[in-house]
Amino acid sequence: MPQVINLRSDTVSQPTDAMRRAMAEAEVGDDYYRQDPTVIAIEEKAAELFGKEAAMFVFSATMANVVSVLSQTKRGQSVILEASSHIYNNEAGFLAAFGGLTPRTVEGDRGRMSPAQVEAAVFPPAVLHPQTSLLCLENTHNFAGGACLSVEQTKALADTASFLGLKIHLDGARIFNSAVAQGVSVKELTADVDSVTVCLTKGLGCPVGALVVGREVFVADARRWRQAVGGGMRQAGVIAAAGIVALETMVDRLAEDHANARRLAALLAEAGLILDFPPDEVETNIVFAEIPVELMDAEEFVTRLAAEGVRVNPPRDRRIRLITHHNVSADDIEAAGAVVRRVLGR
Ligand code: TLP
Repeated sequence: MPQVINLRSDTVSQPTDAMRRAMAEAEVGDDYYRQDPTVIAIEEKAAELFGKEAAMFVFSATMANVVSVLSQTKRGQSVILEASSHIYNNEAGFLAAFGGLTPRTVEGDRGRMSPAQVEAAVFPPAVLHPQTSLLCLENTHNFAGGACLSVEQTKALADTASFLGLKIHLDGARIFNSAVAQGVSVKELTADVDSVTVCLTKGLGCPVGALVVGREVFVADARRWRQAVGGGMRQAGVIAAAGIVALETMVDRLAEDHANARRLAALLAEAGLILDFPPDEVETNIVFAEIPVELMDAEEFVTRLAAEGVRVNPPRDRRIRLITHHNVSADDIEAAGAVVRRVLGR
């Protein structure tokens, strides 16, 4: 079996040796009593990095989104989301299941909603409608191919949200990819939103963990919701320790993943795949490409790639998603490109 090049997701990234060491050596206590110094350290570090009052360590980005949305809405209200957003499509319907919320979706341009679209998605104030209370954003936007929201775009949406009386939750599972790609700080990118989900297990390589950041009162509410969904933790410093290493050592290197994704896009285009965007418009670490029907059946293509050691998720509508991360090197990208050409006989 050849060496595996795993492009299924950046979630497949492995913890680094430094993380494993930090996990083994972490000083811990019972977080229920707020006595785990490592958990407290990552929460203080995150609050400081994002320029917010407080932060809370949680198991996953999904849990971060769940507690953030539930803390800022009431049953019966409505939430505005982008149509292909992760919260709307990939979080097992928690908006309805846990929140009693009516989602209202808006089709963005590469995942970016305009302020006018948001305004149009707010239900009128009549008693027969749900009351719209929250706007959810996603930066980077996964299913829009890792597209970034800029500081200015976020500010424009925040101005509209504030005018309309809406809070904003940002699913920033890949916010560090966005910051590195745009050369801005996460503090600037999240200055205008009320709450942020930050994932540690994607490009940052941790085995488990995410953070929510926002105001003190918001984090206090989110802490209660975390308990309600069974997310309370004990000696969680064991996993938070990896998160501290990630925040300190894994952020700047994301630029390599972005360069690798662009190169991968170019190699796929050369091999005859149809990209969602040209390689120079690949903004971060995610590439979507379609396998033209005349080249090969998409399922067969993915199976044959796997047989040659290149893993991607099953296609949807002939499209595949490829994601780079720290366990995929520039050489791996060239090797993956060669496998794609060979499989397609080109
Ligand atoms: N995304 C995963 C899958 O669920 C699709 C992936 O492989 O990309 N927000 C965004 C924008 C995400 O992409 C994801 C995970 C999450 C939240 C949830 O993270 P987890 O699954 O770690 O809770």
